[in-house]
Amino acid sequence: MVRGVIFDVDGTLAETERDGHRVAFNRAFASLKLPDRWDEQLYGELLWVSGGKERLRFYFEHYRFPPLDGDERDWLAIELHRRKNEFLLQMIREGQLPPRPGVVRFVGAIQDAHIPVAIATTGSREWVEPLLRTLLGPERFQRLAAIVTGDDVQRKKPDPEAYELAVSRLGLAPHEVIAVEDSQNGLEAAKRAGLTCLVVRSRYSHNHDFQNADLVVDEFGTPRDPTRVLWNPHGIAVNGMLDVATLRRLHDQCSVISDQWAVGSEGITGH
Ligand code: XBP
Ligand code: MG
Repeated sequence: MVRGVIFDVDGTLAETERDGHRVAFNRAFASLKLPDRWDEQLYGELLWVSGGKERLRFYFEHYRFPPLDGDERDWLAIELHRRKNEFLLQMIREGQLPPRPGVVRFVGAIQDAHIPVAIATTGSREWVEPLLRTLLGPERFQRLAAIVTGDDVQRKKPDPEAYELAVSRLGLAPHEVIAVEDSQNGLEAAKRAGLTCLVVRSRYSHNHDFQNADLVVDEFGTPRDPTRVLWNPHGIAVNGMLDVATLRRLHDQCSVISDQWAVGSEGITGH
């Protein structure tokens, strides 16, 4: 039985990267009178580096000409990141980052079925919590069972630490939990933590490798725009919109497969 669902934030709950973080990073560059600007394509490449500060350091070292290194790079990364988060918070307060279509309905249905919902993101707590409150509304936000952010872990995705921590805060075992992700780094993190993973592809993840996912769809689905299935290795029935029944079918099917693996390996090893 599925006993918990853990959602990623950026790209999954809202299209925060292209229209949120990227725009806020560019405002931060401008506020320090720096000439650097990140267009949509460059930002897509930089997204392979998780974490805003880490992304800035990587950019200064590998993309910028002349490159920056040492103390100047570290100081700028910290200051630009602080400013980026301020600009992002302003955008959140102004309602410029709406939820993805159908996601609030989906989260609400899971909570109403008394299945705990948690968060595992590599973003910073200072903007993650206000964004979650805005996207889900205060009541559903209060009902989140755990919120793990980039501030809580040593290593960001694709490392599994954020998922491992969220699973342990839920008091569950990995095989009881489904992760909902939008990116290849996120999928890898969830899989390395031993979770079943549903991917809802986002704007920046069209070219990502999702072969290890248990189900890949394009959207959560609304009555007007039903979900399209993109990769379905377990042959799960998806009826127009993702719902609790979809998660139960997905989890049941993945449990059957892991039981078969267990039986298979017992047969091989003789234990
Ligand atoms: C999201 C990220 C984050 C944000 C920025 O990855 O990589 O770093 O881009 O957040 P995921 P901060 O969706 O896999 O969690 O600037 O607060 O680090
Ligand atoms: Mg994401």
